[in-house]
Parts: sequence; structure tokens; C-alpha cells
Amino acid sequence: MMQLSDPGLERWFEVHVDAIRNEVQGVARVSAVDRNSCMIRNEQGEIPAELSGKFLFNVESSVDLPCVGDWVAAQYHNDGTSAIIHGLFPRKTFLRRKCAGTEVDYQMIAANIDIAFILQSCHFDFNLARLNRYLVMAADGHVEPIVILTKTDLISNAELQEKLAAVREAGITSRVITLSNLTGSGFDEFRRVLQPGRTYCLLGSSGVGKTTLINRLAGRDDLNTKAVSGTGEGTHTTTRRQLFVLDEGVMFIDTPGMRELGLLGASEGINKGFEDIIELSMACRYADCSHTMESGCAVLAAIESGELSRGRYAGYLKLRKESEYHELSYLGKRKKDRAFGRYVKTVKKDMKRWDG
Ligand SMILES: Nc1nc2c(ncn2[C@@H]2O[C@H](COP(=O)(O)OP(=O)(O)OP(=O)(O)O)[C@@H](O)[C@H]2O)c(=O)[nH]1
Ligand SMILES: [Mg+2]
Ligand SMILES: [Zn+2]
Repeated sequence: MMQLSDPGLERWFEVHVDAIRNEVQGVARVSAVDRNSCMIRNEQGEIPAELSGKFLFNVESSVDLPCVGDWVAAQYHNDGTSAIIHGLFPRKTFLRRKCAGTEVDYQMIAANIDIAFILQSCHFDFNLARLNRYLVMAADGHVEPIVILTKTDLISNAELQEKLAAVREAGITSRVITLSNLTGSGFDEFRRVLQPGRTYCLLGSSGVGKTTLINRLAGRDDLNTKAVSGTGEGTHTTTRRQLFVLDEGVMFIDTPGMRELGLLGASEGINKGFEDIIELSMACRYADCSHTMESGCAVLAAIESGELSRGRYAGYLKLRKESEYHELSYLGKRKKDRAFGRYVKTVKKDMKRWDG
């Protein structure tokens, strides 16, 4: 179980904890957020929790709502089998992403993370542009990133070395661990990173093996995993962000593969009118090359050699960016509005029940 004396609750927190502990009964950690309520975890275990009316009244955007990993001040009811959340402690670190379309709107992914493991599968998923976006996300929230290349069993060692070189050539200096959940190769190096009382978050596309890795760590097969399609596409098996406490008090947050972060090149229609670039891209080293920074990119090579004009390339990038922007803003906004509306509605309904 989690102890308040764990290093996870560092001195930084303790100052705030004391201030609030007098008013309410306890400090707990958000372990999952569903549409209608949260789960929180304290020394006794995991229980459902709802937001107090005052808390809700003061919520101005979805960022103010609890997210997985948040420390909260909680008041217990029904012999400690349910709780009301009265406040959030300031987030020491966080992972969030911009809801496109606005400058200031963010969606929280997780809070109070010590290390974010950014997973990419060596097989189909490897993409430097996407990797960079995850690294930016981690840096934005003051989270230390470690890159994990998974499924090394599916490629040759020579191919793996090439990928590692490509990461370094792209200027990425973060630690990189390569591993296979299947053979267990590299697993010990990964395990050595983990420390009791610290919180780790797994990020990466659907199907890269995030949940499999947690199962392997726990030595059990409790959590659902599902095979990827022939093209390596995951099936979005994990559907919510959830915090697990493993033996020895190592904490892990599993997340569903993010669709929105991996849109580069995926939009239809942007290829029209740029057939020459598409043709060039057939010769790129990586099938999912973004033609912006990858080594072995035939499009960049064509610019160097003068075969492709810089102006035309810039036009291609501009169009691609626009189509991505629209796709993102529409999806992100619609989803966020719906989820937030639902949340507020149910909490308010439940509050009436409490009052009555
Ligand atoms: N060959 C191989 N397969 C793996 C490895 N790690 C995971 N897999 C398989 O990849 C598939 C997807 O793994 P998951 O753990 O469900 O992937 P995930 O990242 O949790 O995916 P989402 O929950 O959809 O975001 C499963 O069939 C796993 O057995 C690995 O190292 N090598
Ligand atoms: Mg999963
Ligand atoms: Zn390319």
C-alpha cells in the first residue's frame, strides 16, 4: 500500500499537506478518472470519490478537474468506503496536451509523474517526429523522459542499431532503452530504473506494448492486451488512464494509445497535388517517414540535390500542417466538450442526491 511517508510524497508536498490535513480527513491520490467519478487511493485501498459542490463551483476549465496521479484532500464517508474530494494539491509535474484550435486549452493526461516512458515499437511504430512531440510534452510538464523501443524481437540487431543511430542523429539525447516483452531482453535494464515510491507513466501509440510491460512487471496477466493488426496498428485496448501500485510501492500509470498525437501524414487528401513528393517518399528509409528530420529521407535528399525545390517542399508542409490542425481541433474540441459536459452534469445530479 501507499504510505504518506513514501518518497512519492516529497517534502514539497508535505508543506501543503499539513495545511489541509486539519480541515479534512485525509490525503489520497487519484488512481482513475471515469466519466462520472474518480477512484482514489489511500493507505487502505481504492475507493470511489466525488467532487464537493464548492470544488465544482470553482472549476473553470477541465484542467482544474482531478486527473490520474493528482493528490487530493478527501473527506471519507460510509466507513471510508466513499469520499468527497475538497481540493487538489498543486501539481509538481504533469503531462498535458494542447487542445488544438485554442492557445490556452489543455487536456490533462496525468500529474505528479517522476518519469515518463515514451514507448515506440521498433516494428511499425517508430517515428522520430512523433517521438519528438512526446519529448516536448514531457519537457513542458517538467517530467523526465526515457525512450523505450519495444518489440526488438521483430527486427534484426542491425536494424535496431540503425534506429538507435537515427534517434541520436535527430538530436535526441534522452536515455533510450530497447526491450522485448516477448524474449525479456532489455527488461532488466528497464527494471533497474524503477524505485519505490516513484510514479512512472507509460506513453505511446496503441499496440506498442504498454500494458504488456506492466503485466510483465507485475508478473501477472491481469490487464487486457490485444494483438495488433497486420500493419502494426493497435486496437486501443486500454481505454482509460489508471494508476497501479506494484509490489514495493512502484507506481505506474497506464494510458490508452493516443490517436491525436500521431496524425502526421495520416490525413487523407493532403497528398493530392504533391504526387512528386509521394513518389520520392517511396524511397524513404522508414515507411512512416515524416520527411522533416529522419535520416534516410528521400524527400530531404531530393531537396539537397536540387531535384525538389524548397518552395514546393514548403508548400507541401504548409498544407499538411493545415490539414492536421483542422483534424485535431475538431476531434479534440468535440470530445472535450462532451466529456466535460457529462462530468459536470453527473456530479451536479449526484450532489442533489447528497443534499436530499
Ligand atoms: N513481438 C512482440 N509483441 C509484443 C511485445 N510487447 C507487446 N507485444 C504484443 O503487442 C500487442 C499489443 O500490446 P499491448 O500491451 O496491448 O499494447 P498497448 O500499448 O497497451 O496498446 P493500447 O492499450 O491499445 O494503447 C499484444 O498482442 C502484445 O502481446 C514485444 O516486445 N514483442
Ligand atoms: Mg494498453
Ligand atoms: Zn522521408
